[in-house]
Amino acid sequence: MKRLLSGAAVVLSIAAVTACSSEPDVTPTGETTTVTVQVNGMHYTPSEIEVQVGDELVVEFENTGTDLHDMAFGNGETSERINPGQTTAIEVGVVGEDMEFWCSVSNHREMGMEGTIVATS
Ligand SMILES: [Cu+2]
Repeated sequence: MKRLLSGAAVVLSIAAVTACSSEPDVTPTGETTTVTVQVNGMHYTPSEIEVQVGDELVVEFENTGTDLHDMAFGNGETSERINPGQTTAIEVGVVGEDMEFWCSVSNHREMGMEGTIVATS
């Protein structure tokens, strides 16, 4: 039974790698960086997040603003849209290069709701 399970896991991870073939090659460090991002008016704070290359990034998004907001990431990950006072966690994935993030609600991005994940080595 154990063998069957690990075989299935290998097939799944091959499928995941194939689906993400456009992503840069990066060796995961096995570490997770967790960052809290809040909202101040129509801006994220912080708007710049530094992550070690190869770290898995988890963002705890606290909507401390006065509108509905979300977070969308350059690799296609998005959070749910949350109301003021709510918090959600987003598993962004392993960071291999700099990545933008922004709010996809209405014209919030144009109003300043965007930021950058900086991959450091
Ligand atoms: Cu927004």
